[in-house]
Amino acid sequence: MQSVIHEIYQGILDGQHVLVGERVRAALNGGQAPAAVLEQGMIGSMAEVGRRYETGEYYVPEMLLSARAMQAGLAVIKPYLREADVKATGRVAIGTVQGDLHDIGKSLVGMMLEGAGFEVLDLGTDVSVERFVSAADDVDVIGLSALLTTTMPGMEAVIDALQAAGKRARVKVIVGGAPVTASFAESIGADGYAPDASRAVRLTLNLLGR
Ligand code: B1M
Repeated sequence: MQSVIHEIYQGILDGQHVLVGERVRAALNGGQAPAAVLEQGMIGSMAEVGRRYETGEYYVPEMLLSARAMQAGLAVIKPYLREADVKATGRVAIGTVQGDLHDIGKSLVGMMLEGAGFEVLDLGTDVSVERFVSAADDVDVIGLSALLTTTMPGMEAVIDALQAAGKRARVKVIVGGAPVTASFAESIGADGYAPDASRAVRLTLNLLGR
């Protein structure tokens, strides 16, 4: 791993948000590929945070500090997250489902969609079923994110509520998040599943025929 990418990785593990913002800026100014900074330095580090939480080395406060450092890095890298040669048009509403406070993956998907030219309405975290249903009037795609196995059923609740409100046919629904799988997406009647942010962009483009 390049030393600046290693510093970013370690900075997120240590919850050093100021340092992470500075090192991400230095890496990008120094010509590092944004994809390498994001995937190896940042997403790789959050995966290690999760592993340390599972093994009892980290507790919730450490996870929070790492998340803040990750967000500082994301704020710097956001303008670089552009898919070359893609000029999409369309509107996407994205949010983390009810009961779920995990923000980072959903925000990254939103940033990459914006980078691909979509207009993104970020509904935030812990989004109620009703809020998603009302957003469906204004967008082409609804994106649902869940990081907890306990909140995944909230995705099906949104799809059922869209159906009940007579809005299911006018929007595509895509789902993602660490515990979500393609077979789960199919079982709840979603239009598609993406395992990561760049594949979420490709999926959205495909679903809208762009
Ligand atoms: Co939480 N947490 N957390 N957490 N957290 C996980 C998810 C966990 C796997 C950790 C672990 O045990 N290893 C575990 C869930 C276990 C499970 O359900 N099976 C867990 C737990 C248990 C909890 C709490 C219950 C802990 C507690 O309080 N006892 C609690 C729940 C709070 C709640 O939501 N109600 C909790 C709290 C938190 C913090 C608040 C401390 C913090 C979040 C801060 C924030 O987001 N602002 C946090 C964090 C940071 C994590 C881990 C460590 C990292 C998540 C992350 O940001 N990853 C996580 C461990 C892990 O995932 N390995 C963990 C980086 C991000 C870029 O990846 O979000 O997966 P991810 O997004 C990816 C893809 O999944 C995909 O694209 C993204 C980019 O590639 N994707 C989509 C995501 N959404 C998509 C939507 C799409 C398409 C693709 O279409 C719409």
